[in-house]
Amino acid sequence: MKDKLNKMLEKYPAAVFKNRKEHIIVKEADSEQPQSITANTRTVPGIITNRGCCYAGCKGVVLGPLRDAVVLTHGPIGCGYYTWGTRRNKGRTEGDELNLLNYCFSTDLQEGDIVFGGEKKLRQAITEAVEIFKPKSIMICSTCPVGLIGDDINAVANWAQKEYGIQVLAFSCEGYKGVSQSGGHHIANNGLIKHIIGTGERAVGKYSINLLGEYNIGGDGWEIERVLKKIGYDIVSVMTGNGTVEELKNAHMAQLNVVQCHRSINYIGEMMQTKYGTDWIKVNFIGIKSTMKSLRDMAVYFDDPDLMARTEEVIAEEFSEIAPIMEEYKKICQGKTAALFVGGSRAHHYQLLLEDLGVETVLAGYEFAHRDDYEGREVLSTIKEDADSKNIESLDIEPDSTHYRVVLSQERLEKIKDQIPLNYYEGMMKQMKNGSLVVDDLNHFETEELLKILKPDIFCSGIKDKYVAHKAGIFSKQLHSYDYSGPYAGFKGAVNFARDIAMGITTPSWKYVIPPWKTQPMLEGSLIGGK
Ligand code: CFM
Ligand code: HCA
Repeated sequence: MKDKLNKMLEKYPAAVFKNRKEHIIVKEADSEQPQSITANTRTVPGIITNRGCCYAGCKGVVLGPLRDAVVLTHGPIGCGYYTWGTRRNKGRTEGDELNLLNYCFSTDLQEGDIVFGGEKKLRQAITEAVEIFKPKSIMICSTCPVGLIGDDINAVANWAQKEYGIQVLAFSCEGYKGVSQSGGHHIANNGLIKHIIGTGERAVGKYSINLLGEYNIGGDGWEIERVLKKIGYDIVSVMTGNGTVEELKNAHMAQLNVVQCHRSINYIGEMMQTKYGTDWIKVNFIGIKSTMKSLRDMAVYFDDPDLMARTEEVIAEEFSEIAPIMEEYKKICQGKTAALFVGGSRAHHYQLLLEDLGVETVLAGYEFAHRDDYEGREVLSTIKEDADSKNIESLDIEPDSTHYRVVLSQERLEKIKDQIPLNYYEGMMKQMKNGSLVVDDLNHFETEELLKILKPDIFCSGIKDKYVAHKAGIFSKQLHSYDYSGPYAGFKGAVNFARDIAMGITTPSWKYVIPPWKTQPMLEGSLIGGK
């Protein structure tokens, strides 16, 4: 494997070779791993990366799923259109609640606005939104040209707040500021913790939690909520899948933060711990065994025999329903291999679900992860300063004088901290097999080359690289949007995933696809050829 990898890397110019070599490693036994991975750095200019921009992370990922806010894109129409909620965010309202997810709000800036300034158009758009929808909150998200021409979106937000008496927040998330994760999510989340969380007072039930880092892709959040509610949890808020600003206001009242995607939200978990005394626990509701483990870990935190008994009851009930169907799909999938390249958590989470089906992951990589997502939070203190975090406001958080409280005693925390992932994430790599590949910021050239080297049966990624695999005759599955399928989370979701994977690999289409390298002579040394 190492030889093949080096041959691939040698096709790069010297400077790129050095850079990319640091982002690709072969997994070895934990104690013998010779190199730590380089992550959270800027992509080499000119490389066709798969990463999304800061605006995509702020508007598309974090604020987009909020049903009751007008999330207004200040910029040309393309950015608003691409992040339009209906593409993948799912939301359901109760009663006469406002559901704005089906709309695409944008100032639709034109050339004249770029030359003469867009603030007037922004004020006009807010006025129209208020008149038509009467929302309680509006969130302005700026795109690249807005930052370049210097529109003062904060001033417009202040004006609108006074003029209409509603909450109007401004997010300076211009795409060029960085990638989805290290820029966009953080800017959005900082805004939510500064202005929204902590402003409500709903009385919470016995086992109250927030589900953090769950974006309801393909309806995953609904499936997770179904199981948690069946056990008896009170879900105070989901951040942010099918979420609302109204719910988020009460998030500080929950006893425990349950973290699905560590990358996008671990800092909110940390800030809420400092501010409100709320612990967080890392879970993974993708995969059957991992869902069972996560439910049991949560029950350990609450340390209540009734909750533990109910957890076991629900696990037994749900599992017995799906086990025979999963066995059938496993017969089809067993022994296959997969390569996964997704944002900052799914490349880890889906390995567990694939394992339930007998599929081995031979390559896994992230677009936006930091070293701790690969190697575990124990490396946090060794991460270099020059990581790509330049544009993120660092908030000074202090205990909240009215809402801070101690949920579990120090004694209890000490007792359970080695049993459950409390305020801890072990990262992706520890669970990977020795010899498998770990690639940060995989690009199109490497995708083609590694598919040739590894020949996986399944390639899971996003829309930008999906067809690279298809054209090579390899079944590909989008893990950002599930190709309009799902949910894939929890017990019932696992069956949907198993069905889709079994269908994908057994379809006869793949044998009719002839990849270019089978018919065309290879261009020795070129980035598009290779042996
Ligand atoms: Fe977290 Fe996400 Fe992901 Fe992510 Fe993303 Fe996403 Fe993703 Mo696309 S927050 S890291 S930056 S789980 S948008 S909902 S699917 S790349 S793996
Ligand atoms: C982003 C958004 C994205 C893109 C998906 C894809 C998403 O990059 O910030 O490339 O298919 O999940 O919508 O990750």
